[in-house]
Amino acid sequence: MAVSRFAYVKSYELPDPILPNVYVVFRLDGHGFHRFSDIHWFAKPNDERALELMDRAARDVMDAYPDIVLGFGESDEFSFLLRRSCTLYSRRQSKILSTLTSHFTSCYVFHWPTYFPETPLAYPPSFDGRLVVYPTQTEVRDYFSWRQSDTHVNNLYNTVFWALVQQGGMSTTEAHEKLRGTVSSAKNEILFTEFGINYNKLPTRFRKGSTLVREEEVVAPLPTETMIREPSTNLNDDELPPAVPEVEADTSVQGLDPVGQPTE
Ligand code: DGT
Ligand code: MG
Ligand code: MG
Ligand code: MG
Ligand code: MG
Repeated sequence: MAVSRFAYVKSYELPDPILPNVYVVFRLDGHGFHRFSDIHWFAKPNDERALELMDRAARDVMDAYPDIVLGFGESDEFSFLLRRSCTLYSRRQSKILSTLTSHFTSCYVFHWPTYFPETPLAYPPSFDGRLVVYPTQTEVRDYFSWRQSDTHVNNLYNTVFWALVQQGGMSTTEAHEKLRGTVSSAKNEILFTEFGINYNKLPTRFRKGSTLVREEEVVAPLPTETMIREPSTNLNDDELPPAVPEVEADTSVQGLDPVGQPTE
């Protein structure tokens, strides 16, 4: 078949492969969700429906992409870990990033009416996405610790802040002023003594985010290694399991114990 004289433009489309044999983390984040959450009357500081909708979209993405072995979500963001041996779309960066971001976004919109039956979408939400590669499990573990520390720090601050405003009658400026420079223990103390709130009794989803783990199919012999280990374990790369085992596309939401010390 003759090639059109225009076909040369195809040669401008450069390959963009991800390095082989590295872990890939995909993170997406709601675009302008400060405004989106206001317009759709999200409860402050945490809207359970909104968080459950994020989890639902994430679960759908994991069902559609078996190469994702772990998901972690908080606020308007979700992170996903792709197995190191992943060959999805020949590891083309733009294809993976655009397809996963798009798939999550459509799932979010698709399931919106289930979680917000009384609140029609005022405009189409969108998400931005990025891919980051990490060479070893140390960085992967620290990445998820980082996101979970962020969840804790933000949630503690937001919980006290909105208690001061909603129950304490402060203006937002006054609440910011009162909390300026306070450490975790002081925030916990304000919550307990002024509002009778025991921070540790708040829902796990709010305090620790949502973790979706692809469960391994139980086949003999039982796997003895897990993908993400305790931070105290000193990992030697040579000892790591070669790749995350192939598993059923079956995900479950669970709380993840804090794996990093929050910093303030
Ligand atoms: P961006 O990501 O640069 O486009 O900007 P935003 O506005 O999405 O900001 P970001 O991602 O740093 O912060 C997330 C915003 O979403 C933040 O303003 C609070 C809001 N948000 C997320 N989850 C909830 C929730 O459960 N309840 C409420 N009221 N707001 C939430
Ligand atoms: Mg963003
Ligand atoms: Mg955002
Ligand atoms: Mg965000
Ligand atoms: Mg096409």
